[in-house]
Amino acid sequence: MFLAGGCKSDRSTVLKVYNWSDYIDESAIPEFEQWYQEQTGEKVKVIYQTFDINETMLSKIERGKEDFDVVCPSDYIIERMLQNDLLLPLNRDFGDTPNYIDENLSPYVRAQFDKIDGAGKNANDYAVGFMWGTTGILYNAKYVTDEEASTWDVICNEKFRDRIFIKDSPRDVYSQIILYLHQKDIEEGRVTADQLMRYTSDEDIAAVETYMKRVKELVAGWEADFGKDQMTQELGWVNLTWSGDGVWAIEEAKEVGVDLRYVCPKEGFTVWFDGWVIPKYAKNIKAANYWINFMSRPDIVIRNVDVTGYVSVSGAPEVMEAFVDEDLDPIDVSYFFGPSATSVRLDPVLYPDKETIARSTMEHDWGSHTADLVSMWSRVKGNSMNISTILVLAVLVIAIILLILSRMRKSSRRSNKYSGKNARRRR
Ligand code: SPD
Repeated sequence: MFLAGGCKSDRSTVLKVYNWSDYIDESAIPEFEQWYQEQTGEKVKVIYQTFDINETMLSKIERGKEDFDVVCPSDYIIERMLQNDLLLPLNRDFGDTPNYIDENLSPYVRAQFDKIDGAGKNANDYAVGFMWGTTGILYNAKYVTDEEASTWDVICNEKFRDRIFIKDSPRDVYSQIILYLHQKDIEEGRVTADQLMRYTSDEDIAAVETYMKRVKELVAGWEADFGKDQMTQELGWVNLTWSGDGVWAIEEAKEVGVDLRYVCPKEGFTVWFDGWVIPKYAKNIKAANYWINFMSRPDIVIRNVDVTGYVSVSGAPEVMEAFVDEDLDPIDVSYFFGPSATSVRLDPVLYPDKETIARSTMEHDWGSHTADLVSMWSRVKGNSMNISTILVLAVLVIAIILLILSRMRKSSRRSNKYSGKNARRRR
């Protein structure tokens, strides 16, 4: 590739990072550039791009073969990328630079990555966790009771018509609804939550589709990232969302006296992990590995968590300490921070306690059935417009009409003026 001016581009001085939007403290980017130079003596410039949904990112790499150096997919997408041979193994040899990754990674996250089915490859050799969390219900306690919010069926409750926002993430929604629809089967031991994550038959998809078509009648919006603002402004009362968005919204809402809460429903829910990987079309593998290491450095971890509301995979003691809040009740997070962490004053939305995490399960790739899910999702969403879209369009149409009217008025005033002048001239 040649740059304008005829110079050949040098990819060893560029690092292309492709990450979720609102997922890091962006002031860490120039700091990485400086740190990289200090550690290696080499210069690098980061080109930072963002996406809202896993599938957008995956398609750019899978179909577009784009040369991102480091990207941040979720667990089930890491599984797919491993199975389709789209990832390069990571290099944890940083010479004299500390290896922050292995020093700090929570044993829980390592064990979860072991469960990723990478077609003979261990995900821990190809991916390093970044943030993790749960999928649950964010709700406004003024309008929705704790009891109502404790079941996934809250998204199908007529009382909340036009006040419901749903994450526009078909896999995440499907997983929660299949757990909800099979709650009796789980209770009576006919199926496990893990088996349900691989339920991809036409019959299962049809059952979720029927349910979601009822939900759709009540939904105000399918959101990739704007649900948290809708909730903070009390435009939404119920949001099927990710815990990090929940934390962010709860904090913002507190400032304006709005009582938002987050719960992982009783029927079970998914726990997810987003991790850094190096796609096989990467061009700057060295800097990509250093980026992953830098993102695991405890001070950077703490800043990223503070800015985004999402929780790091780091089990470092200083990270735990940074989020201890003496006003909170102690919870058991030993599964994450180790055996001594049975009673720590942490926010259970950030770190679910041991009992809650026992109800969780992790998603898996659907392989060729993914297309069936995507078609089902577009049938559910259809072309119908929700209230917010209708409002925006209405405002737009009124603005256009006003503009046309004012132009018409101006031009008629102008032509009156000219005809007046001409009349005077004629006289
Ligand atoms: N704004 C960043 C959101 C990232 C959340 N990732 C969750 C993935 C669940 N499959």
